[in-house]
Amino acid sequence: MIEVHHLNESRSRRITWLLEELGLEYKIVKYQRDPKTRLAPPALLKIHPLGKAPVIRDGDEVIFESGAIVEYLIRRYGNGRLAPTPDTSDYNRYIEFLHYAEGSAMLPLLLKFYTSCLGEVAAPLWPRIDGEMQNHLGFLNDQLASRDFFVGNELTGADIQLIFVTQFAERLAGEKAFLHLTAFNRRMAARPAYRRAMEKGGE
Ligand SMILES: N[C@@H](CCC(=O)N[C@@H](CS)C(=O)NCC(=O)O)C(=O)O
Repeated sequence: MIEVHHLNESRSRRITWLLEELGLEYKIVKYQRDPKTRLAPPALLKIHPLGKAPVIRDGDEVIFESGAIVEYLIRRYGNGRLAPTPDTSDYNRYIEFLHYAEGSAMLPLLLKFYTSCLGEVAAPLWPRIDGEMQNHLGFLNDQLASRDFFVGNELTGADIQLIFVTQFAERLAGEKAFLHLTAFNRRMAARPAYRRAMEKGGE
């Protein structure tokens, strides 16, 4: 059975949600962040030397990095679900968003989050960080102006990969800043598979 090494309040939710959408059986191995430092416990180092979540074990394969896990699970178990047909324009959009979520969109959000903890000393950085946040979140928001999903007309791995970005964006910028992203967060959270994943793994 697939094992999901799951840290509370983390990107691991992408993987439990995906597994629920695919209707696969899985076992959650839970880890709790240190309440002060928010770091993962050393026990997570036993499954992968980076000590980050998510990580999955599927038979002899141990896979880290959420985008790679999403791609692996859909390729191996999707049977045509949750990804567009290869060699189509939609497939190219899908690959773009799978990489974009962690490769570009998360950086300004993480910078905002960490520099906010520093207070005024980080103030000189804020205009650049805020500009990049506006750039990336404005782009994502525009993508959803006339569609329910980031690619095509149904759920794909791109939506699952982007949920951590759109939820983090709402937390940092507020629910009124990017209305299409907020609506996306609500629609995805209402899906039965998402709800089951949160019940089993926690937010
Ligand atoms: N780009 C990686 C990021 C992995 C990552 O940083 N995970 C965070 C949780 S969201 C973590 O494990 N943090 C705990 C720590 O750094 O100790 C992915 O998408 O899987």
